[in-house]
Amino acid sequence: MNALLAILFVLFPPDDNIKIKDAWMRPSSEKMATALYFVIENKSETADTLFLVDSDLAERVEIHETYSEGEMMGMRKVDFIVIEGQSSFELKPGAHHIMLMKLKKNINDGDKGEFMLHFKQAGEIKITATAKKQK
Ligand SMILES: [Cu+2]
Repeated sequence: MNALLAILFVLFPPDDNIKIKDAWMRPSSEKMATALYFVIENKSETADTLFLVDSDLAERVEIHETYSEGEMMGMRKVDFIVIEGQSSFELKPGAHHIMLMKLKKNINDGDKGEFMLHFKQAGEIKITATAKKQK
């Protein structure tokens, strides 16, 4: 391996331990909110942590969980999601999701949006989600 390749290898280690599947989001309107869902597969022996999601679609992007207190259902921000080694974690309606707030434009059925997911181990993973009313 020559020096340049060695440097590139250090900067961008090939890492396919984390796989993202079935990324989708609900259609919504400018200035409103919506949610992004996907499945995280961790093929590594060790746990990984999703701690940040970036998007140009919304002014604010947060990781949310859904909780219930008695009869009440609500959702709140969490700082991260841990995906145990050799397991998968599904973000889905009624559970964890990525909250997109103050959308910068309308998201119509069939539209695609790009997101950058930040993992502690796997680094940055870019995904494309398709808007649809129902999974
Ligand atoms: Cu939410």
